[in-house]
Amino acid sequence: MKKVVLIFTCFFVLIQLYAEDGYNLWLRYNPVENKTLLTSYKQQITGIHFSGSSPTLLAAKEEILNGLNGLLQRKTPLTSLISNGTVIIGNSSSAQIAKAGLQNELKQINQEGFIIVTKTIAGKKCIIITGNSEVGVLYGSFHFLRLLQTHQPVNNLRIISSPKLKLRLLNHWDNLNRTVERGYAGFSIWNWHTLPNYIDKRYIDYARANASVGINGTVLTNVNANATILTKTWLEKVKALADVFRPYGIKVYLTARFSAPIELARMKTADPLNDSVRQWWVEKVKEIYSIIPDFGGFLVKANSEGQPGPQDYKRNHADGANMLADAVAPYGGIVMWRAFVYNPESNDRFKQAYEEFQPLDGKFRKNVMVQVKNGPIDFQPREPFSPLFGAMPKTPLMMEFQLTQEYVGQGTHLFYEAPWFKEVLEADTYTKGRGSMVAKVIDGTLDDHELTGMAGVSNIGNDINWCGHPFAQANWYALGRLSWDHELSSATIATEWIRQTFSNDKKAVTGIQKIMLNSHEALVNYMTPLGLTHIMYNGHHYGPMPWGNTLNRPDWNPVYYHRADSFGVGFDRTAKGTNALAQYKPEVRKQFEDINNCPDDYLLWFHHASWNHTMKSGRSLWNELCYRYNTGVDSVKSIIKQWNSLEKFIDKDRFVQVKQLLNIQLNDAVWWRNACLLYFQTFSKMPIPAQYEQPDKTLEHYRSIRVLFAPGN
Ligand code: GCV
Repeated sequence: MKKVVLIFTCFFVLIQLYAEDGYNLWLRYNPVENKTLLTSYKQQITGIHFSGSSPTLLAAKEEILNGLNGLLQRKTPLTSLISNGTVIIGNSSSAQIAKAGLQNELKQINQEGFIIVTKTIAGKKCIIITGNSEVGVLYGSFHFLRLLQTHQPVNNLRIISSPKLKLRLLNHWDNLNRTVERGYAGFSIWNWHTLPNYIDKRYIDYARANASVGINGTVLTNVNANATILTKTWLEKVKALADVFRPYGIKVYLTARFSAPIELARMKTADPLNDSVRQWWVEKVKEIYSIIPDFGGFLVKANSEGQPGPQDYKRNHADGANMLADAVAPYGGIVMWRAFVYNPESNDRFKQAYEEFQPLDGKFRKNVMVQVKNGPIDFQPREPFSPLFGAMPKTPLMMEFQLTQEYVGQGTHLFYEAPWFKEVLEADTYTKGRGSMVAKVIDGTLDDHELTGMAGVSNIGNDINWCGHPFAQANWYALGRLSWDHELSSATIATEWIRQTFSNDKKAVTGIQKIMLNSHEALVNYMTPLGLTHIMYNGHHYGPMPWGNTLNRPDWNPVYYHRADSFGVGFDRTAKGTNALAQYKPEVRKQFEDINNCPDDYLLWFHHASWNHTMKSGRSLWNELCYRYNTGVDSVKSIIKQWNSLEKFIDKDRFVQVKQLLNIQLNDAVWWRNACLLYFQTFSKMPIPAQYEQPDKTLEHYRSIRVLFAPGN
């Protein structure tokens, strides 16, 4: 009997050991299995010559040694000598690097950039990893490991790389009670209860993962802010995290609740022009910096969705932002002031951020960035770029993308976001003529700004695999890589991620990449094709509810967005409608304002088009809608087929996990298609063409579906 128990226990332990839980993200450092490649790597990497012992350099050293141990299946020795295959790592001021004659290369990178070059030193062929700063060396080390993990040649390296953006941030919408607003991966990873004394290993792995893709800041708390975080007890907890992150080049930021002086100091007002209020913030900021000397600054959501703000005192956003900016300026801090504002009185939510913020261009302090969501509404599956990009040349604008999948399948749909992000980054604002891409607005090259940045609303929780859906990790990865270099293509980023996360096998890489690259269009088609917007369930935003019309605020109801009637569907934003198009430059306006030229993908964003309107395909709008919804469902079926064909390349755990989630995605896609087509059919009065699968349930059935529990809302 004892023997049986022992065998069973061993078996169980082995399974545990080999269970693939996704925790290691893209930092797996699995052995290089290809023998030829492994031999050549071993010849080209014979030892590590490491200079420096600061916490950042030690983090780089540990990562390199661990990484190489795993990849090359042997301990790579540290050496003080230079021989063939020595990898010399150190910052530009270290003795070995200073001798290497890299002055020209070093001039080409900025403070956070890195260089990885092959050099012959005293007749010995070496690889040098360096930068102008310690964090540059850390980034270079991670990049070197990326090359090996993705099986790239390392025999003749010349990589000179600098981040294009200064601030590369995650925005956590994490509450102090550990719930996460719009979080679909468990509870918050910040265990406030055990901080500051207990340092979960996760915090270190979080920092490693971020540093590996160049993310250099994290806003720890929800923009729907709680002032408690600014009290001493909580600041000590924040300090503990800041101490863990510092070696990895990551600064912490907090959200500032505008009414904090009232809530924490019982003041009568939070008016930004009131001297006592201003002084309260000066003192509070002084306290913060005395605890966290490299505190990054504040992110603020004000006068939006019930949050307090300067307008409560008849002041404007600049008044509010500047008050905080003045308080943090002496310490080099910054304020990221969000432009996500809308109120129920306006005739078009699309126009509001522009209306409130554009007139304030030039009125913000130098250390204020206005943080703008990619589109004018709210992280919809497809949105035109926010008209604020290009419209505030005197103000640095920071991009806000959403990694967490609020409107886009939450924790269950496979949705690779890089193509979603790139669509906006590559859009041309025409503010300074052709070629004035959104990317150039945010990287500062268009209007000559030094303060630049991109933020991603985090999709990280305490789930064992961090992000819930195994493929959601790719979105965290993509945010980092794009904020480093927005010119990287979605395909390149996907390839890197797949090779590090799943497999280097060519068939696996091609197959998974295809799935990822198709996932955006698939989701748009089965949720909101042709420019439909915000027709999700009220509140939790999961599943279709185009009939939604019961909330007090019209701009929270789906019917506000699609405006379907017996004539047609869509929101007229031309001069005949709300004229939101006037917020764009004429060249952009021109692309959208003529119903016959407007790209199909954006048609219903800008036009109330007749059900009989002839689309580019020659189909009527109604038939095109049927076609798109069905294409969306078919795409999910193809994705499932493709995934199933990859079984032999993927570990069982993740294969099964994704397979099950894809089945939910297919059910959801069918739900979306049937519910939306049946609903819109009540207006179009046209049949769903016979060649398509017909809904097997009634509209009443779909209307009666209640998603009772959706996490994170
Ligand atoms: C943090 C949307 C979301 C809210 C979110 C808000 C924002 O409205 O539904 O949960 O609040 O955006 O970005 O501030």
